[in-house]
Amino acid sequence: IPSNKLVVANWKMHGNLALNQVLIDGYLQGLQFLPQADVVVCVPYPYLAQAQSLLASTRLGWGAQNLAKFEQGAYTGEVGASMLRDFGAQYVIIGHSERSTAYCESDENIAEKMMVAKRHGLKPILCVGETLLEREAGVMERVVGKQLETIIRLFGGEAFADTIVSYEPIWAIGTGLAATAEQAVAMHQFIRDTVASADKSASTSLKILYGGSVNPQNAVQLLNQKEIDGALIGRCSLDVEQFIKICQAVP
Ligand code: G2H
Repeated sequence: IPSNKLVVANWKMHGNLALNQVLIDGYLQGLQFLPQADVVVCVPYPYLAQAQSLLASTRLGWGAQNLAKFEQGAYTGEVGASMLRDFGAQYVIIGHSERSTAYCESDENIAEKMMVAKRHGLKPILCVGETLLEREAGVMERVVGKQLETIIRLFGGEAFADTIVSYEPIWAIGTGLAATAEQAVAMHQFIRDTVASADKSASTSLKILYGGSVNPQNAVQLLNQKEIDGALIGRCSLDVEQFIKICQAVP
């Protein structure tokens, strides 16, 4: 039996105690009659405790948007996997392009973050994707392939067992210009094939999401593709009505 599709809210650096409460109450209410969607919210670090207190024993999962590649130590400003686990976080976004570009994160760093998350029982949501120039040059598979191969080279294909990859074309993030279902499906197939050629069984337990300007209109087509196991939602996760409409698009 295929598992539910997964919708992940990525709040990015938005929110405050009052607004978060409104969003979460709205999510929980809207999801009451949507058993077909698994839903997770990734909050800024200071709100992990709030997420824990509002979400424990609900069907909404929660997580963070980044973590340190180290276990602990003299790394001022960093947050470790065990700290996320202390607050009951179950998921963590890794390698989002808004971070890897702004803070020069290498594919190797991202690979190490994925492994530290797994060691602590956090489900990594690994973001991969190409820039507009790379797509125009037709090298998008090479770019995404390299991001995956770095992990396979360092930790083997089994690193992908029971994890989540989110295909996020950089040109589609926050631009209002989502990938077409055909573009997303082609890349999702490529991602699953790349992982399968390193570890067949890991590739079957891998969930592959699409992220980048998903809205209630385009969600229907995207989420109805069998190759698309769910979506990562930025802007529209900050509006309860739009977010729930996207969840309703899960078949
Ligand atoms: C892609 C996405 C969620 P948005 O980054 O991470 O953001 O939906 O605003 O394009």
